[in-house]
Amino acid sequence: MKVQFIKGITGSNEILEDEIPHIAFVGRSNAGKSSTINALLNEKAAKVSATPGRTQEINFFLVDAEKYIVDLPGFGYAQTSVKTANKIRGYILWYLTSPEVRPHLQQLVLIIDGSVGMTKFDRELLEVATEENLPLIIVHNKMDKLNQSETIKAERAFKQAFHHQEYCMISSREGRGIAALRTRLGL
Ligand SMILES: Nc1nc2c(ncn2[C@@H]2O[C@H](COP(=O)(O)OP(=O)(O)OP(=O)(O)O)[C@@H](O)[C@H]2O)c(=O)[nH]1
Ligand SMILES: [Mg+2]
Repeated sequence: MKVQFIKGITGSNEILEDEIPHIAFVGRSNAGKSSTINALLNEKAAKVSATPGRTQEINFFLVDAEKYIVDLPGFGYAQTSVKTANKIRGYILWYLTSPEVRPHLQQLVLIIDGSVGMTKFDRELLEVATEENLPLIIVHNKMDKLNQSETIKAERAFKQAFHHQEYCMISSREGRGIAALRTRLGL
């Protein structure tokens, strides 16, 4: 796979005129968006993360000249100011609701920390995705942190709360579930 960083955006941009489908990754800071993207793309973490100063933007990576992987900024990083947090929240909501983006959004991937479960912000994102009718899959990452009975319990609770929602369970650290997710996303 050939992966190339194209640019980071914070709003309307000419890249949205490209006829290239987006696979977008959203989720709380530290949930493992970048780690999951790297695992899916077989790239070293440094490649996707080595964009200092752009981590608060919506980053576009071109994969094999045919798909954009979109790494949305993480929400809820403890060290950010309220002002920055609101700005980031605004970027995420803009991306999820913009009519400029919608025709290109092939798949939205909500990464959650599987050892924590759905947080308030995750639920808010889920609501927006439902309202906007976005094609959503919820990925429970860090499943290596849960033992078998905890995994069963977490899965049961999730299914009960969000019965028709598509989801999968992975560990981007150990590689579990990555091949299946890669296939699911057509990568
Ligand atoms: N145990 C475990 N840790 C993981 C896993 N995936 C990521 N991590 C760790 O979680 C931390 C955050 O991972 P990132 O991939 O940087 O998270 P992110 O969602 O991109 O965070 P932001 O860029 O701040 O939004 C790192 O210390 C990773 O090593 C996993 O599957 N298991
Ligand atoms: Mg990241």
